[in-house]
Amino acid sequence: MKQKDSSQNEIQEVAGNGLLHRRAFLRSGTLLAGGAFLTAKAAPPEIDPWSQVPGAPLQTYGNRSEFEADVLRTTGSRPPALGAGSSRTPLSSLEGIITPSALHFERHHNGIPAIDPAEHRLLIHGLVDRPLIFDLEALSRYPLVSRIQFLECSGNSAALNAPQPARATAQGIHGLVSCSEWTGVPLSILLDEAGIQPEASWILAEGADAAMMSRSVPLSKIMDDAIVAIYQNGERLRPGNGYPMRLFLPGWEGNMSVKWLRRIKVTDAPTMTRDETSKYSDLQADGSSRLFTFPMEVKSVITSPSGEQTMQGPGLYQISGIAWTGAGRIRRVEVSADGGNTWAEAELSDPVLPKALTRFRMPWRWNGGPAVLQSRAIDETGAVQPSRDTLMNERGPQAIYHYHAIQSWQVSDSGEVYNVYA
Ligand SMILES: Nc1nc2c(c(=O)[nH]1)N[C@H]1C(S)=C(S)[C@@H](COP(=O)(O)O)O[C@H]1N2
Ligand SMILES: [Mo]
Repeated sequence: MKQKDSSQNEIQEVAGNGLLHRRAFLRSGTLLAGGAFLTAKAAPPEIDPWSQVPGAPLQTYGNRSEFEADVLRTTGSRPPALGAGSSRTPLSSLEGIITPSALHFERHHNGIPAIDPAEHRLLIHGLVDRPLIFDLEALSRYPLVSRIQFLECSGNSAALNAPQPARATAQGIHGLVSCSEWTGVPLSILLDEAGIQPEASWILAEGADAAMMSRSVPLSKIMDDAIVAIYQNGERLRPGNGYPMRLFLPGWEGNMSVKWLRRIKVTDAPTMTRDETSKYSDLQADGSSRLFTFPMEVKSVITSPSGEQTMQGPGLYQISGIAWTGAGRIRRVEVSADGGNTWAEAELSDPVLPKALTRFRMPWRWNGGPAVLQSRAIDETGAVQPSRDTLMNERGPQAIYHYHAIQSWQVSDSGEVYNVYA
């Protein structure tokens, strides 16, 4: 390939095994594409069939292209409760930071309730001066806020606690994280209207599903940035994501964002519900349990190339991935192609928003030999995503929730990509 000297500089190698400077995206896009364009001779020779007939009629609710029909969530249920289980977002098929609503991950403890919004009520009571009841219409009249934020199940990536690395995709391992624009009413406004009594320090949030998911939340978080969400990516919530209203707690473990919200009780202590004592607590090496591990920690994963994909041969590649932290903004993401021996800074794609997925990209020249791709996120508090060894040593082998260590993707010399512990 012929290159000008200036371009040559822009794609200098910045870390081992072919990682190139992120500036290469700005100056040398055509070099990076590596001749991916079709040559002029291959231009469409004739008028294509779809250009020769009138197109499909108008639709009142859009569908995606039939050629994208295999981009799907994977579902796994947990008998005996029909409808309980989770569905995972196809991370390696998506780009940017917004998860299409139809592909947002879901986690249900007893299926999706069929709620008629005209009949649904939200009660606010407990340590308040005036108990209040809202229906969807009443809520919709309060001042709305919209924020692009991630939601992650604290059980996400738990497969990587296993002693042997499973052969699995990014979706299979990390697909319990998604990011939407959530629109709703700040819960602080509703509580101010109800009048919070001085002893109040926690709330209990309860869902209207048959699991009646119930979690305690410190009042400080509620007054800080909690909303009762009623829209997701511009339209009403999907039934599986809490229609017609859900609690949304930015940056905190997904379980606490109680869907199908029917009751907020203001209390002076955590309620110690089934869902926060028998589950969503963290067994320690000494046999004791840690309660209330609320914020999701700094994390990232390369989504392309990623597990169970096959490389298309040696050449220039665009590594792409997502990073996020419950602490605020992602400050930096570093990428390694040699299993962590050397690292280089990835490009963060705008927008970089607090408590949202952040897209990072990194140019890489794969020489066709073995490589181990990793990403390491650093957030605005300076917290650094740990290696798997560090995390496992810290927590012991019995831990389940809040796995957030660096993901390693092995690239074999035949171009297979798979999950390894490096
Ligand atoms: N009422 C209710 N709320 C719930 C759940 C539930 O089963 N019932 N699941 C929780 C869990 S474990 C997670 S991770 C998130 C998932 O939200 P999503 O399905 O919109 O992705 O909702 C939480 N809120
Ligand atoms: Mo969850």
